[in-house]
Amino acid sequence: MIRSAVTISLVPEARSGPFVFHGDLAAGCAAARAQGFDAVEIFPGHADELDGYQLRELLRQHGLSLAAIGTGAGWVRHQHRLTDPDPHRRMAARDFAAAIIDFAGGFGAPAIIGSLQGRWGEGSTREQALGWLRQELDQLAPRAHALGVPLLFEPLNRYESNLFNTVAEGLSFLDSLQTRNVALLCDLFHENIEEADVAAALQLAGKRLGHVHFADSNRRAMGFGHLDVAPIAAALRSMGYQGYISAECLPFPNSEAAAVQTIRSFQQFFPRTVTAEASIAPGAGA
Ligand SMILES: [Mn+2]
Repeated sequence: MIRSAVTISLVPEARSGPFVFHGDLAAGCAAARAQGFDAVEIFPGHADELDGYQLRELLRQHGLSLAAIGTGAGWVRHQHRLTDPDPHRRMAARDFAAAIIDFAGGFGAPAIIGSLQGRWGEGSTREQALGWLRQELDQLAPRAHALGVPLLFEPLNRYESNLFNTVAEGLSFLDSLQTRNVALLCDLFHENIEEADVAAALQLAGKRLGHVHFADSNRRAMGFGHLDVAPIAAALRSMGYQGYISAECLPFPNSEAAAVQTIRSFQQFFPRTVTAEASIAPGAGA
């Protein structure tokens, strides 16, 4: 079953970032529940800022799951990147991600490596940067595997990373790893910029697609831009995708309206079940 999720950022520095809810985990969980989401995706400043007991209680109370936890604050707040030319700084980036992998894994959820991947050209060649990223992911992914979850890797658009930008490039990079425990995160906002055909890119990812970030062409809630969602949704359904469709989009015009628009799009494009009435033909006896 394809499940819906919505993002909650706990990072003040990311207040203008593409997250539906900001600043308050309890309020975000309550709002997620009220709008009918299945799960939440959390963007914390650091694993130490997360209270496992509190989160478990909130999820239980609202009947939610944890879809994933992002590591982007490692970059936004601390300028950590897994491709830093300085080995000590790479280790700090790895430790930051490892703590989030451990925390998320305790909830059966994966961590996301997005902006923590960094870029090449600031004291490194592309080959060096990719080599370092390979080393780091080959250390982090087995850690996730021990917790029974994949590690999610997200290709970014050209304005955010110069390592690679497309699903095809992401897949060939994953092929170059020793670990097989890294799944691809496809963010429809990035793919709308980089891919010739978003639906075809998702199909190319196939069984290696682990998570989807749901945002329109302008990074607002799906339906507030001009992305053609129907072929994308058809591709995800036809390939048997069973993961989360998670709203990582701007809180435009406000958090609640973005959440309402997202769940409306989700229900339109990923209808869950036909109702009992609709599934019974008129006149059919029970
Ligand atoms: Mn994303």
